[in-house]
Amino acid sequence: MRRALAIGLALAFVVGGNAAAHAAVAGYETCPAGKVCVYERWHGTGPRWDVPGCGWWELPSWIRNEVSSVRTHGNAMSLLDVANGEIVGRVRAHTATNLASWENERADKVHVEC
Ligand SMILES: [Ca+2]
Repeated sequence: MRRALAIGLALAFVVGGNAAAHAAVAGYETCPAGKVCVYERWHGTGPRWDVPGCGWWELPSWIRNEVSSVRTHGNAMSLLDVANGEIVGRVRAHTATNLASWENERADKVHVEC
């Protein structure tokens, strides 16, 4: 029991330390050159998904209806709310932005313009 607690505390420390290290470098600059990246939190933070390429992509379940900020390089992208069949937003090329309140956490699919 005591050993399990010690391991749990050690793990919490490692995870916490890792999160702190990420916070120091987190932000839109984490998006690889040439990619379109969507982030679960504001200001290019939180878990990130790199859209694999041009065209329509269904967001992985862990970030579906959770996207709050976007970074684009050379390609514009649109965000689709499948349930309402509605394009909820479009982000121009070479942009790093938080989504507007009416776009935030609504996208199920994205479309990268190429
Ligand atoms: Ca979010």
